[in-house]
Amino acid sequence: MLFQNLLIENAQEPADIRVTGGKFESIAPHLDPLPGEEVLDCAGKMALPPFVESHVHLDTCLTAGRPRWNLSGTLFEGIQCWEEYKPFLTKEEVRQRVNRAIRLQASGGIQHVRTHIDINDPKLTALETILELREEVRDYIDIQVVAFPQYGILSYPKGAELLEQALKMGADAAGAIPHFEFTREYSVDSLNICFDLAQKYGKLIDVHCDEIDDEASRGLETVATRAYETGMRDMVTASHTTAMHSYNNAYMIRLMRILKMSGMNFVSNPCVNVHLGGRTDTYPKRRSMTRVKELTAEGINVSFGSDDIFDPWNPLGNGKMRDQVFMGLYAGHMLGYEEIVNSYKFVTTNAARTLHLGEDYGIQAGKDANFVILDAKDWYDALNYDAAILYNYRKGKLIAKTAPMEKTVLF
Ligand code: 17E
Ligand code: FE2
Repeated sequence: MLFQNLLIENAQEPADIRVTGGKFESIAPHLDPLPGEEVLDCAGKMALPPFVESHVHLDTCLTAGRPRWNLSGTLFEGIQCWEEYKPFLTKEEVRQRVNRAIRLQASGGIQHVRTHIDINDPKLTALETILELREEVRDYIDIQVVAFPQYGILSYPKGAELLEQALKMGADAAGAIPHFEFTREYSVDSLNICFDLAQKYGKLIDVHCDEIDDEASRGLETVATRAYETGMRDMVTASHTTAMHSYNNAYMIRLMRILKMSGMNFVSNPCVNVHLGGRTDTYPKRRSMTRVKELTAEGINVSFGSDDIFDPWNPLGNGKMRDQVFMGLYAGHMLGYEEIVNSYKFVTTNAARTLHLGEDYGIQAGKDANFVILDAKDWYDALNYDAAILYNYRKGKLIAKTAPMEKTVLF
């Protein structure tokens, strides 16, 4: 199939793309249609590699309001609401919700997802279900599973055993939650356990790290140091790191050195971090987003995730990556022209690095023909006008499409 007149990422000049056998066969300023070849004239629309959701909790998705709403809007009440939902978890119920969420994501142009799954459940119901679904939907979407100990590795009965069991069952990454452990000692010890298990089973690491407005919450320095000392480096990700918003600058300078040396990745969740953060403040209220601008300026890999889709931590949420970029740029003081134009990278290439998607990601001849076509000529307009994701192609096959919104003004 031949796609004509596409603006690929930030390209100024349109290109044609030929897809054969599920791969990008050739990409050039002009390709002549072959006899009988299907042709789509894309009329100067933008093509991007598929969106990558680098942080979402699929086990909790689409449960907002059940059994009750999180009215304080805090992380801790969210955890309590989730605790009250847990008795209702069944494999069938999880399957239905997650299947709906995955389809929402596909309609938004997402093809790769890293999901955290709460493993502080002796039955591991959600984990088992989502590991099955991961295989069932492989042709449409890649799901990477982080074994996430919501109540801690050392502050929950048999937390370390459950983490190990989850990794043995097939989770792709080990998680931890240092700021929620009972003590600072537990927080350090839990990270050591997380690193030991990840190395034992050859897994990635993604830590819910310092998701609290407490400037004394300093799990990150331990995560970064272990990433550096073990050589795990970019196999390690710190998510949220919202306490960094509150660190004093003198400490931040010392910390930044080991963050750079570590080679690790960061994921910020702009909508949810701004929503849950600052809740113990009067005025001024902190916005509680990690230092995306400063980390990026230091050459550290940062991506954006949505964290939640309509659940105890976010009463809204449609799965769309564009919304995370929109909020991230506003909350992070990143609305310079170049920052806007390049901001799709927070939810494409940067996120692909975090997930270790490797060489197969991107619009280049020889790679899998995975790409999306947006109803805009560039990312600036796509972001600003919330452009429809017209087509989502996976290995050359159309897996989701959206009709462009038509507006008519009658004056
Ligand atoms: N659990 C947690 O500890 N933090 C979050 N942001 C979510 C669940 C969504
Ligand atoms: Fe999270």
